[in-house]
Amino acid sequence: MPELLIATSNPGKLSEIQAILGDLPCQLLTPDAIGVQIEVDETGHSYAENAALKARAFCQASNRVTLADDSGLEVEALDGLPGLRSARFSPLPNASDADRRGYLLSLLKGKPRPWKARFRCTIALAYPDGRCQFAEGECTGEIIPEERGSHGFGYDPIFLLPELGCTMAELTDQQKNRLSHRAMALQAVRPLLEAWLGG
Ligand code: ITT
Repeated sequence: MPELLIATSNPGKLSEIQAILGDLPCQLLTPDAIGVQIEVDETGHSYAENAALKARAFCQASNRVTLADDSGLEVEALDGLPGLRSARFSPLPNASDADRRGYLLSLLKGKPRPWKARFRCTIALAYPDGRCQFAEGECTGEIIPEERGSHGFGYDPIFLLPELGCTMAELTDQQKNRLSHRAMALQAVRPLLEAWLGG
């Protein structure tokens, strides 16, 4: 069976990617499972650049077709922050997801609501022959000052989907995996993977 390496160290992302792509006729591998341990500096200036840096580095290290995700939350009232810095957005060393949510809310305090925001995701697929393909997705909503829900990860408990009246963390995994920024990007990646598998 063909093997596809999922190059992420974020367990929340990993389980979403596995759930969304799990039906494809290939084996989804993790870096841990094949003993690949590398640190990639996310020095790019866009989600696509960072996704490509991660996908290419793990592809080279493993010699396997590799999928990487770079994503982030952009808040209008903060001129697009935390954006590319979403995973590291806190003045605290070793901050948790909860610390990052608290820091974001502290910056928004006093600013007029609604605090419009969007999640963005770029998926990069790197092949051992050097090719790299991309797909993007986004999901719009607003940040709310109180946490709601216990599913998902990261900023999900403070990201409201106004049409549904619930936060991303109040959705079931199945619901989030139908409408999230990552779901959209992975839907767009699916035909690229099918072409690789069929070719
Ligand atoms: P890898 O680079 O190992 O994949 P990471 O968490 O460092 O993991 P990113 O650099 O792409 O990944 O940072 C994305 C951050 O954006 C993530 O850590 C969350 O804080 C936030 N984020 C992305 N997608 C999210 C989602 O679906 N729900 C909540 N927060 C999300």
